[in-house]
Amino acid sequence: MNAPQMQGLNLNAPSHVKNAKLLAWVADMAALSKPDRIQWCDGSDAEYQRMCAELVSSGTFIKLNETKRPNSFLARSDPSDVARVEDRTFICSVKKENAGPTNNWVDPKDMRALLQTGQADGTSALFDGCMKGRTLYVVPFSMGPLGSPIAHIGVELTDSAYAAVNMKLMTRMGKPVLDVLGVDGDFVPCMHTVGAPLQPGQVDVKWPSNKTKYIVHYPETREIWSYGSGYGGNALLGKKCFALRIASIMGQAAAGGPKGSPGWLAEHMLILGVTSPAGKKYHVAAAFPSACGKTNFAMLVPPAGFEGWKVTTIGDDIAWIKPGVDGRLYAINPEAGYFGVAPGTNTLTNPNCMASLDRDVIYTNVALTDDGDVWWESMSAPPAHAIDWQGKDWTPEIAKQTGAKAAHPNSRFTVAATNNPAIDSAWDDPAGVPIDAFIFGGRRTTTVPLVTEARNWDEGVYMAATMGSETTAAIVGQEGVVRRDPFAMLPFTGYNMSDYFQHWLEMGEKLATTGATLPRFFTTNWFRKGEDGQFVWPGYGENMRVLKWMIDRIEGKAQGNEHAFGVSPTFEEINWQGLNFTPEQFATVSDIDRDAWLKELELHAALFEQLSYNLPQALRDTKARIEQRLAAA
Ligand code: SAT
Ligand code: MN
Repeated sequence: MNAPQMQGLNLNAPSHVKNAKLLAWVADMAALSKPDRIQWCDGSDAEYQRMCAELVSSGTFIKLNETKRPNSFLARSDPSDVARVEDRTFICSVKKENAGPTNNWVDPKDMRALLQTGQADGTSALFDGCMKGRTLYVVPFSMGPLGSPIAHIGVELTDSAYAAVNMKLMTRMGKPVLDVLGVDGDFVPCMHTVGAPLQPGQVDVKWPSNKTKYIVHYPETREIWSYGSGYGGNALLGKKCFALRIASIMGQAAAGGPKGSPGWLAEHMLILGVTSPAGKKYHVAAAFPSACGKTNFAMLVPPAGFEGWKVTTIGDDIAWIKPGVDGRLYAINPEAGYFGVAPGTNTLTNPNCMASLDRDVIYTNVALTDDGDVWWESMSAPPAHAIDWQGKDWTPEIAKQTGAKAAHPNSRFTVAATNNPAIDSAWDDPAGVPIDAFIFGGRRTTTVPLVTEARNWDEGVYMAATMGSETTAAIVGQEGVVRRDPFAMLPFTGYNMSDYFQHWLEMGEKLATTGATLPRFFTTNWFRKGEDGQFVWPGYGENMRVLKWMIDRIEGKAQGNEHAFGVSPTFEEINWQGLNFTPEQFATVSDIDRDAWLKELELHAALFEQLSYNLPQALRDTKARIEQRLAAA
């Protein structure tokens, strides 16, 4: 045994673990959190099966009907722990202005006292003894293909077996990661606890959590500390905490100022491949806020009228994007699985997703049917009876009377990417795929047209920076309020938002000097409503029609209609074969109302006011040009 021995607690490190920083850190964290035992996850299938079986015995998992959903499980969370908690998420940079006005900030000294070291008045730290009675799981993971120059390693320490098995599906996890880490490789330390220590003899609950929650990031030291929640992005720390907040910081820090290296980008984007009948392939990265259809778009099945077209998935949520030696931008999916919203997913909206969910899935907060299968709203015809996400009886009659949902609106599936029948052959390629276009899509029932192309990089950055969206159930709080969500990154940019805009602008400038073809920028809005309050655009597979127009633009085949803030398609430029969509309906989704846009620009002004510290002049200039064009219109 070469591992350090803790007082009374064996570190239990396998003999192949040689990384000094890792061994020392695990010892420190164990001394702080005081678990009963430590388990190093090897990431094997046997380990996964064993841990899932343990979760079944402890009642956290319900095993689903083996004939209907082989090797699949259902977890029900505590009703108070169902989504990311943005108001409990902190960027603890040394200087407040580096977190910026869009992030919650606490001085790292104060946060460390609160979480880790204890406070001056003697109050003990939240993490002190937080794992008593529990197992500390050591979960080494790679974000990105193992050993890829774009990939990075993290290690999550967690007292949640649920989080550990989810990490197995969501990342490349286990022993192979430790092999890449070697003796002196570096990693992002991710410390997680549900914050529910057990007293001797105390019976555990099925979903331990704490009403106090902290999701904390230290930018300078690149650490993540998460307390009190077992759900999604609060607990699977490779996802939003590392692959977006910390990685966005790393990508900007890698840039060497106006004249140096361009650095890289960590973005809240799906990545898809689209191949024409002639075999020409393009790659698109698209940013939409949480629960606005990224998974559906990433797995799109081309509709009637698009015979011979193929859409393939590289990723459904996060993209890491770096310039290649040829000056083009290459993207990888740092994740290895999908943590997608269940409600609304069905064989019409996302047949590839439904096929992915046949087996080997962890479901969280969906309903359980009487035959041991799962159900969620709009999956299929409602069952006569089910057990809802809170473990209560549910019938269509009860739903009608009380409004009770069988599945929580933010209920999720966790599934390995390899289950997806539309997976792209290059999804695991360490080199990534070259990006031809960026799409930024908000959820807006008014104002924003179906699709617009920016005339240049700066205008594209402006569009993305001023994006607005109506909020969804993916975050705790009010649903359906329009908020500015720059780049769909509002809750995920780990540093000052204005500096983030500047990073994007400089990326464009630097790439332009290489002479390489730059990606085009588009904004979309699938969510315009008519006077009857119904969505007008059919969405889902029909979004292929918009994607095809973008490709026509790239190929110089569509002239479009130029207006105040970009270029949008004419009715005739869209392929309508196989869909009955009238010019009047098209006008409803693409019309630009001058008064609405004057109001919209006031909201952009308010955003710029909020972000005035370091706001790039290029964005103010772009806004002024749009205003001039609108005034002239
Ligand atoms: O809970 S997650 O942050 O992983 C999902 C989301 O909000 O997109
Ligand atoms: Mn997301």
